[in-house]
Amino acid sequence: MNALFQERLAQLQQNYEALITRENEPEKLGNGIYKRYQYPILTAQHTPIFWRYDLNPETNPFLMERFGINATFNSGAIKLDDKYLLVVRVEGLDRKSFFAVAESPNGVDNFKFWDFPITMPETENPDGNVYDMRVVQHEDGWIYGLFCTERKDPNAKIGDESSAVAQCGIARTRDLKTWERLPDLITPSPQQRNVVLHPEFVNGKYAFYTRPQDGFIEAGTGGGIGFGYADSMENAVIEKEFIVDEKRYHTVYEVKNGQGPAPIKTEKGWLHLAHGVRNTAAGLRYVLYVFLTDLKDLTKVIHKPGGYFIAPEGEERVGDVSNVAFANGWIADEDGKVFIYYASSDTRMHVAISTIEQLLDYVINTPEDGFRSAASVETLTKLIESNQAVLI
Ligand code: M1P
Repeated sequence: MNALFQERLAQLQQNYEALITRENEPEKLGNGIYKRYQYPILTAQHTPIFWRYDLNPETNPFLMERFGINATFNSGAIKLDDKYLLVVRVEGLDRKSFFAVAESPNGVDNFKFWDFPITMPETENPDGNVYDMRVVQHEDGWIYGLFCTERKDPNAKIGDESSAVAQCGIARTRDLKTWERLPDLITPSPQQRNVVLHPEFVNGKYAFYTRPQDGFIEAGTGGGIGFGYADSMENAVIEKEFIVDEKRYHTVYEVKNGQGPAPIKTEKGWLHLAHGVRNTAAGLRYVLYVFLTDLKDLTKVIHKPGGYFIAPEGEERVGDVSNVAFANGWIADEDGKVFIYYASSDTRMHVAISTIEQLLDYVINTPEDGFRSAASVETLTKLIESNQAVLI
């Protein structure tokens, strides 16, 4: 082994160990709703050295990266055997995403990737790119992974190398190691992204949150977060989609929105985390928002705070696609703690911690969007007046 190789390897190993064992601290004060943690929980540098480098000095005397990783983001999340597991969207330098599991003993630090990425079987129509898995422990006993499968648009004009079709891929597993691929979801919409399986049967059927969209990027006439039923997962077909949560003019979800992870069941309703997209002069801005649906009628939104719940802050604002907060995983612990896993700017993963009690307080008692400046002033004036009464 040459000296350069040896020296580089020792340094890489030291940096990697220091990174993945670093303790993560919650912010001191926070906003009373959740506490962000200080450090990202996963970055490209958290991927194992033996993924990125050929460690044979004969074939790689300079110890060069042979399989560079660009980003680790948009993770599904599940707790199994007391371990916090993220099914991470890992993106290589070649722009292809794949899934890999990272495991932590406490949900906030010491995340370590399993040795091998997930080998996801393909359907007869191979995937161009796969990403953003929502992992759901369904009451039928299976763990399902619903994700976006993207393929080149077969109707793209000659020379058009960017038009694509997004659909919902479905796979199931018992252990996150071995996956059985099922046929892609069929819906009335020409494209689908951000599809999420509801964890319980509804009237004996599988229920899905969908995001109908006209094009690969634009939601267009697809009015918001949809909802639909399918009889089976082996051949999942949704015949009709209902819009549950609409996109709306001059809100943080005016351009499009999408369900985040599967909702959490609480005594007051189903708690949802979603992303909303608005337009700015600097491009699209993605933020997270929260809403509550009725326990019996899952299509009925019963509480919805105005504005965003989490927006990218500080360094989170910058990355491959800047100004993006995106979440497709959270874990509710038995003690009521909720681990909110969110990605910033399509680059890295973070965690914020809250509780069911705090999230319900937030979703029920935060003022709704009044959709006009005057309504915002009215809401604020009422708060100031009631605070004056308290302070006197
Ligand atoms: O780049 C921001 C996000 O864009 C897409 O989300 P949506 O379909 O709502 O526009 C997804 O590609 C997502 O992965 C990405 O984070």
